[in-house]
Amino acid sequence: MAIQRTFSIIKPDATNRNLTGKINAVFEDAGLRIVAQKRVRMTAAQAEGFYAEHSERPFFGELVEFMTSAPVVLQVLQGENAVLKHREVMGATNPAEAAEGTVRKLFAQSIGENSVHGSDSAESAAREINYFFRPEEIVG
Ligand code: DAT
Ligand code: MG
Repeated sequence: MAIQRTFSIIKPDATNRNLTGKINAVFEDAGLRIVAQKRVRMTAAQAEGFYAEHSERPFFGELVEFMTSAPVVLQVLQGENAVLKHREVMGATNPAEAAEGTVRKLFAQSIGENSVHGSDSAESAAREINYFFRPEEIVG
């Protein structure tokens, strides 16, 4: 597997608790390099567009409300097999099911307020990176 990029978000529950550095340390210790990073307050339109695939799910309104409730940190992570590696260190969506040592096991509060987002495939990663970053903002 070659060097790959994935898209990451440190979510409002984590920025509220000042956990950006601790979460970044988990990523970096796993061999992921932060090649772009910016802190933003997402608009409702941005959150709705980003999570469009979930628009029919019962938790969609709650998800958009949560993602716009406080700043988030948008990131591009780079490394060997980055998409899968990042999903592994994030842990399961529901923190009650997340493995020891994963970000969600360490920090997440609930299935909704679960501290981090990560792309689920190389195709999603390309789309999600492009949704929030211009090419010149990514410095590998
Ligand atoms: P993941 O973030 O692990 O890729 P997902 O794509 O299935 O999970 O869902 C996107 C986000 O939506 C998830 O991180 C938190 C929220 N979510 C998912 N299932 C939920 C549920 N049953 N109740 C509340 N929020 C949920
Ligand atoms: Mg997902």
